[in-house]
Amino acid sequence: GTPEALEEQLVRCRACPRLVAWRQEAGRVRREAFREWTYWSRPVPGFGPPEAPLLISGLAPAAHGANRTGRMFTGDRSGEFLYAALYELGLASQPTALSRDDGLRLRGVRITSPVHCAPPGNRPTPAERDTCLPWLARELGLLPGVRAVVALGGFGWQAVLTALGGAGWQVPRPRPAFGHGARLTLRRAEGRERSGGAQAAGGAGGATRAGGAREAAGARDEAGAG
Ligand code: DU
Ligand code: SF4
Repeated sequence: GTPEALEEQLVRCRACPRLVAWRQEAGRVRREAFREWTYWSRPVPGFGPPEAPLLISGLAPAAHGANRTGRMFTGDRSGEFLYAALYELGLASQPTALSRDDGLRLRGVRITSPVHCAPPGNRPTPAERDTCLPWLARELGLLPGVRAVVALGGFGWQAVLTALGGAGWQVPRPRPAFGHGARLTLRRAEGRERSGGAQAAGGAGGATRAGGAREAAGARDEAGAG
């Protein structure tokens, strides 16, 4: 598959009845400031080039943010902060994110979230988390260049570790806890196919490059998460 094909499937997903209802309800009620909008009200796909070495994982779309605009972190308070920071780092073509056709381009970074539909109170249930996780796992499988993952919050941290564990990365037990600036480097399990690396970094901590992520044929294949 390709990221585009995956996106086509994702936006048709209706697996979580409560979230299907909520994403539509937000678009029916709307906020005063967004009266003129036709809300996206569907699953929000990952955004940014698939070959990016850096992946950012949030939590879920905001009901009147990404659920309205159809693009990750676009049109909400968190996004204002995030895109301004990415712009400062040279990873975004502009500091603001207003709509799907505002011209914003990302360089070297992709943004996704472990739950793709807006949940009430920004809190998905454990069942919704588990139901949506395969979409993240499939997305990760189509992003072979990922070397580092920045998790914006504990939910994203846990989800990414679960997905990476399922993809053959050795995730320590017990699971290291999320923390701002927390960092973790992962290794590939022996005997599993090597297809690239990934790192995760928590919250404001930022990511570093995983040195040996794709080192030739040696026994070392590393990815950092933190
Ligand atoms: O409490 P938490 O879900 O672990 O989130 C930690 C931190 O990240 C909090 O300051 C909110 C922020 N955050 C966010 O801005 N956007 C997201 O999608 C998830 C978390
Ligand atoms: Fe489908 Fe995920 Fe949305 Fe649930 S949250 S309906 S699994 S896309």
